[in-house]
Amino acid sequence: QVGEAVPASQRGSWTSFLKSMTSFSGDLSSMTAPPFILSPVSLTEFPAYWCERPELFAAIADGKTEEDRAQAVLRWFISTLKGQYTSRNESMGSEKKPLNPVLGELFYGVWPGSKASPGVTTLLVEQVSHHPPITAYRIENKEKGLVLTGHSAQRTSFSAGSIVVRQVGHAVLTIGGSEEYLITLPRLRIDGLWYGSPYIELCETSYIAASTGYLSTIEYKGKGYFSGKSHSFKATLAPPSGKGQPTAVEGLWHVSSKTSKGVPFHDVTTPKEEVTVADIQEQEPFESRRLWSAVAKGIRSGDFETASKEKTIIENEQRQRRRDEAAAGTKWELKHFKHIDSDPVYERLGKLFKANPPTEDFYEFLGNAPEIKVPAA
Ligand code: CLR
Repeated sequence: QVGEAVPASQRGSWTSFLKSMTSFSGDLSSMTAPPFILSPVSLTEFPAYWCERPELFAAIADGKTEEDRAQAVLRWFISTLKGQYTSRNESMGSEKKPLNPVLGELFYGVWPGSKASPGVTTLLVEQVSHHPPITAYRIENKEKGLVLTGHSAQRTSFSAGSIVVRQVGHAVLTIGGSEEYLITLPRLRIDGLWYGSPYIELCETSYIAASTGYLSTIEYKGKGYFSGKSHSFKATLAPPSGKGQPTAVEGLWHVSSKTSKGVPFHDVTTPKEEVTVADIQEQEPFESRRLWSAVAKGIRSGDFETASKEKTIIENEQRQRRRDEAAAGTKWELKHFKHIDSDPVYERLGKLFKANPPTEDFYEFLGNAPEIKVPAA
């Protein structure tokens, strides 16, 4: 039945939301959705999913050989998928519609490090475009010489009752400032819409191409394919020619996997570590949790009238800023990133898997990270 999981009073608005979606293409984030499907979390928080297992991130730097490091990158990448794509279902019961960030919205955080995950890892996120929404981020573990820089945008379409999301953007991981890994992102399908309990399935293929010549090809399948189970994947880590044999990995990305020799490869059944963020009172006005605090409070407490009023205040303030800029002939200045039309790393390493498109833009970090207070253990 339509909207089984939808509160009775919102079924009508859920059906019209679904209907309007079928004839919609472009920027889903700007569509008005019924309250039950709203999340109190802004998309600027999502890059934190890259590092919720900081020990696996740190371990990348410990690989002794090029192959060890390429394998550690693949293990860390696969281990982020559960958080990236299933965590809203776990924390809120289904996939939800995140808050649509404003231009210039910021999110700063830190993983303080421990014996198991050496080094402090910092997270810096900036919303670099509002329309279409584009989020740029940088994650660094200085002690280990690791930096991940990337940006994330989405193109959505509707097909056979599901939302299909093509991810636009890519990430680049550098080890010791020289070894580079280009990371592309999988396509997603949002299923379960009809019932009002959306969830994500990953599809098609994504890649991790290393400057050392190693290439990981990751294939995603849902129910009824490789293993018959949802969230299945197969990955192949191929060395550059003449440097040994490929490694094959297979499993469920939200649980665990093994190599074709039966060696355990990744396991995400253990607890993850959420990012630590400053108290709201200490945040700057444009930091995500401070900016959205009144809206988030409304959503969390079921007071959607207040949530929507507070959201309108933020949106009107944004419109006024854009009008003032237009009148003054000025442009909003990004704080931490500079837009680059084509990323040389993407162009170079993308050749390893014939990247399509052959070039992509990039947001280069300006080197001005704020001082992040590491909380006392
Ligand atoms: C953002 C980048 C992250 C991975 C990720 C996970 C979930 C995706 C999100 C990205 C983009 C926005 C997204 C979301 C799931 C639902 C939401 C596609 C790719 C859309 C805008 C909301 C759809 C509304 C229905 C749930 C009703 O690394």
